[in-house]
Amino acid sequence: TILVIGAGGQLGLELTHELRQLYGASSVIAADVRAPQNPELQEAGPFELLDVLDKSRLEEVMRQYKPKQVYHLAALLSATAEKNPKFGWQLNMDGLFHVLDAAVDLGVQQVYWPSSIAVFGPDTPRHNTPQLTVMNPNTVYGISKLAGEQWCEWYFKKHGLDVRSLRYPGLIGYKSLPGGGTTDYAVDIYHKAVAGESYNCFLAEETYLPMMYMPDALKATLDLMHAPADTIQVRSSYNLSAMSFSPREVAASIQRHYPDFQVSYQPDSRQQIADSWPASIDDSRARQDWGWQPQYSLDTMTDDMLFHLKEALVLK
Ligand code: VAH
Repeated sequence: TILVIGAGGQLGLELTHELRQLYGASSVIAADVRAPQNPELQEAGPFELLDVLDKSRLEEVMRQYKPKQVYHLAALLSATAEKNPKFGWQLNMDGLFHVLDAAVDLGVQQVYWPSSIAVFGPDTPRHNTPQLTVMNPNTVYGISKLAGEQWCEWYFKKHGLDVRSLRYPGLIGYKSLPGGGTTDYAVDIYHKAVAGESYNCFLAEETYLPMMYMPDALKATLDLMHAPADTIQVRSSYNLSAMSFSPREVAASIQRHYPDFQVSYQPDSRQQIADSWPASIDDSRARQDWGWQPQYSLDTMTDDMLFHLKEALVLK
């Protein structure tokens, strides 16, 4: 079996769906601290209420289902963690320790844990940011993800735990909503366009950030987890990239379908977070080691996003 912790989140919903397609619904346990709005998660397969900070509950779930793989996705994202720094650190770090220790104690074969481009800071080279470089993150989320990467590498070296990780860019998908991220504007903007509304963007027009369409992120995650262990040369976390764009560029891409779509720009506190991150990422190590290759560009993502969001509206 496979356990997905944080299955109700933006990535968790999509990854659980993908894993259930691949391995059969009954072998993928969805776990989250709250019952999901999305009934599909419980209807399609096993669901467990689990607060990853409750270590005995985590061990109870893991003893019951004996997962071979654990995907630990539960965390506070960048904007939310800046507002709740102590809880952000506690959930992101103690949650990871509970999973790593339980995985070692209970003999889990593989653990997946997501990192982020947030591990880079304002003095990191911003263009084609290398795998190994200066990393002084100045957000709670980035600090916790950088520390988490180092701990993952330590558990691999000291306990032989096969834990694997990717530094995701901003993720964009139509099946789930993001929660508390700085890149969430890139999802919100599509919903507004399809609803026939204008969009007031919380980042400045020219804020250039690394981004990825969810199908590419899911493929990268599964390609990484299916790669033979000896091909994985990076045990902190792999740089991963597909494209970079600015709010102005994604608005223009949408206006190819909705010529009258209006976007205004009113940067808020998330602008400082975005300005501390890279503009583009060098992911050549992922391409060399386990054959990473993104499929989607901004316009093909836009075409697919708008098609599915329009379809969902019709279904409503
Ligand atoms: C966030 N979506 O905005 C996440 C991600 C690179 C961005 O880490 O916090």
